[in-house]
Amino acid sequence: MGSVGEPTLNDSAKGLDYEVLVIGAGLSGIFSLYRLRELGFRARVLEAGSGAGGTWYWNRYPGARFDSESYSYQFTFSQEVLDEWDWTEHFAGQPEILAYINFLCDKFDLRSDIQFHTKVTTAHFDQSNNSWRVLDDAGKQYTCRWLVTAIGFLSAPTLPNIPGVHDFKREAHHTSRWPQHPVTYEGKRVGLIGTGATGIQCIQEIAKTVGHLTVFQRTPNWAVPLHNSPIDKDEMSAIRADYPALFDRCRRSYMNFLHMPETRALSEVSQEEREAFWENLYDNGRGFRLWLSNYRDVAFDKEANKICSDWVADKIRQRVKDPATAERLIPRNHGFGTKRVPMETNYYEAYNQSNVRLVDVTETPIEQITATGIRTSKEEIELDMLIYATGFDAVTGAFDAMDIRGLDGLRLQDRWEGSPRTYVGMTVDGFPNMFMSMGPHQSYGNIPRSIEYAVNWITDALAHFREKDIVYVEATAEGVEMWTEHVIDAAKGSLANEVDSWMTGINRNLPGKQRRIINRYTGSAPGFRGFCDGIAGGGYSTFKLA
Ligand code: NA7
Repeated sequence: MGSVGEPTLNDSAKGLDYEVLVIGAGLSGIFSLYRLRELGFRARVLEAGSGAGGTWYWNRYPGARFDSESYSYQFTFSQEVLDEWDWTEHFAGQPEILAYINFLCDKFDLRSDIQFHTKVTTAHFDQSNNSWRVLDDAGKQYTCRWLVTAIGFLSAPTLPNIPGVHDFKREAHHTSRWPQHPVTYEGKRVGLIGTGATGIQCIQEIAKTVGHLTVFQRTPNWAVPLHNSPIDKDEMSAIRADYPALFDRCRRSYMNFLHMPETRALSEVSQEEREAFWENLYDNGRGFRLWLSNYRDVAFDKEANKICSDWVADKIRQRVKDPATAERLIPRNHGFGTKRVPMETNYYEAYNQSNVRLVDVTETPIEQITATGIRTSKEEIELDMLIYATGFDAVTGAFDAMDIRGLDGLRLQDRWEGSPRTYVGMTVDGFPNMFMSMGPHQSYGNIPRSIEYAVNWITDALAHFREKDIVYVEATAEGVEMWTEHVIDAAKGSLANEVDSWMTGINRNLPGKQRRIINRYTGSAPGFRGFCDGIAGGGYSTFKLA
């Protein structure tokens, strides 16, 4: 590896600080760095936090853990790491996940090319020499030929748009900006706003030790059992022996997950059969199985979806002792699986505790957050701690947080006004030499699997451009039009695209995010990879190259 100013052989960016700058040291960023080094690029990662890990660095809230099987949610690029790293739980908790990421950083000495405490504020394309000029929040400038954004699609947290949100004078945390020091709940009156996947993980954990917990719920979700358990040495050996088959299954599945869909439709089976099927998945099926291995029409057919939703609703009724609370916990405005299904362990039972209370803010809206608590239309609730599990400005939020400008000063935010437009989710016309890992319109699903593909595709492309002395690469307007239309078409018919969630671009706390859009690719992951492989196989001729 050459250091700054010492171009390596084949350096495609003489006179520039780096060949490649990567923004973000989450999973996308660290794997990008690994690959870029392997390919001999002069690369650097700029990261706002004090450590690597991205999502798993920031989301230290109580109960944070994988909802996908640990072994399906790890990188596969290094056989050595696969051999050396043991998982201790089927669904690892955040500390173990962060330890895994740090293990990778240590093993491959990644930190030496990651610059921490460096928040990128600006990235402008310089047409005079086909490069990017990047500025950090301390005003330092970096230049590079290629810019890779690895900034995550759930990384820009949002606070609720409730009057007084900044007035609370006691301890308050957003789940995604959790402090590194230990936080305790014993003897404390804790309030928590938000019951998405994060809020649910948090509630069930805090309920174990809290003095009193008040959950402020606007929309309930269809949470189902995670079925986590420890992995002992023997089981780990058996899982490891199965890695090739396991990764192959992920590769073949629709969203890169371990779980294959049930091939039959609900209408093809009797009531007894489907109930026994669901009962088995609910009682024994690990992780997303009830969601992803369900009858194939549940995600598309309203009637099939309603039958399944009613069945899950009865499960909630059976588990929550107070009937009025149970009814409040049953979603009415969306069917099972039409939003990301949160995974739970004794979540519903938490509401059977005398020190946990559910406040439905659609019945008694929050009027004000005060210096000492929350005032609803009915009462004043005093709190020692307030937790915001209120989600993210998803997918485009992290891009909007930077001033990214392409050709002729065009702002990315303006290019994406109304809805993102991309070519295969990794490039945008008007923004030459910029590549996005986990940008909008990409196939997300099982994220590390998707990251591995996207980063390999991007870094292979950069190696090709370097070999061919290509210094300018831009998506065409036609390519962007075609891919964006394809993304919209692929979403048709799925019930998930008819509900409000971060997956359809809705964030009720942000005035500009009130209209449903298609912000992710919902076609099949194998299809996505096949299409992108075709672009590479064709020598990237669908791009403008110079
Ligand atoms: P989500 O899924 O966006 O959930 C945010 C939650 O916060 C949701 O229940 C919201 O209710 C609630 N919320 C947001 N603003 C308010 C206000 N103003 N008042 C009351 N309640 C509010 O974010 P998560 O962090 O849970 O999960 C994000 C993803 O991370 C998840 O899908 C996983 O893939 C990992 P709403 O539904 O808007 O009524």
